[in-house]
Amino acid sequence: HSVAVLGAPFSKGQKRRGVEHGPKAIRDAGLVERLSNLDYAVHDFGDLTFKHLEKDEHFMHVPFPRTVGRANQLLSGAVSGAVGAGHTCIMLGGDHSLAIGSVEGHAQQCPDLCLIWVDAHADINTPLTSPSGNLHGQSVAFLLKDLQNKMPEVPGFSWMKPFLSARDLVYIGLRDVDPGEHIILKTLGIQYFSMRDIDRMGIQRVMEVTLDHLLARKQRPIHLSFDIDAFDPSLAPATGTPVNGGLTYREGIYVTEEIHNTGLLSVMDVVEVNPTLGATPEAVDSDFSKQNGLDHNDPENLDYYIHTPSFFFT
Ligand code: DIR
Ligand code: MN
Ligand code: MN
Ligand code: MN
Repeated sequence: HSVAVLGAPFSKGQKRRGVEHGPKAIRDAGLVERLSNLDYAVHDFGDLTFKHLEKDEHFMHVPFPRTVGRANQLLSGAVSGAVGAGHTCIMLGGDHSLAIGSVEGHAQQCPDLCLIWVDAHADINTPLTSPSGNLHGQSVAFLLKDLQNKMPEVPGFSWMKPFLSARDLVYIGLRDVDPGEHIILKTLGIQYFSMRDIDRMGIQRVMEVTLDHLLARKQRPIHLSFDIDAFDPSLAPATGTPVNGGLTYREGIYVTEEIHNTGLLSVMDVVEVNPTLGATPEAVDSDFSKQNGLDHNDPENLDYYIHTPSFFFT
């Protein structure tokens, strides 16, 4: 078994800079060594180089649409190439808008893939429902065939068409869902497990139902899109939109262990790691900041705060 590691240092799917340093922070933490020690042949393809377009006006209130679209087009080709070459692929973000290109590239090789989205957020806003405009909160809406007639034509995305069915998607860890997103989840009948569901059912039952929902009809490749903010902020404070009440360490790892045990993991995204953020300015990894010439007193990162869950599921 061989694993491809693909870095995607990109942050324009949201407004807080720093998440483009995620790939370096995750590699510095020893990802490649750990995978090699598990006896995988690791091919580190390094980081993609993204162009930041100078003329890229807002579309409605969505910032950087063409820059985000172009970045995802490039990433899609890279993921498709890695999967086509027979690797299991790990994509290191970068913000979660990158899942658009990652899942699209994966689907070029594996049209029957299913998607497990582990996140505090549903990332299923359309440009019309999005309170922030940020594309990292809209990734899933670009993927779903079921939302095709609710999506305007966003400049930068004409290279792709939605391809995923709502029934081929399961969410785990939700606790900060916007009102428009809740309507979409309910209208499309999407299978989701909020933190409250995990409280009630336990993570073991949640994974049983998740894998049964996706795989009972037939075995097929799994795309795991793991937003680090699914974890509780006490474990993973270095992320742009932390929300209290998240997954424990064991719950998060249990999700990945169960997916591993299927033997069907094909692509995994690890996104929203922002090493310039932390629970307090003192807690930020200042060695990382110094070594990389980052200013962790950057005013863009000082208004940082932890959300309380914005929506409770009943
Ligand atoms: C919010 C936050 N729902 C939005 N989304 C985040 O901007 O659409 N996703 N933080 O990861
Ligand atoms: Mn996300
Ligand atoms: Mn999130
Ligand atoms: Mn929020």
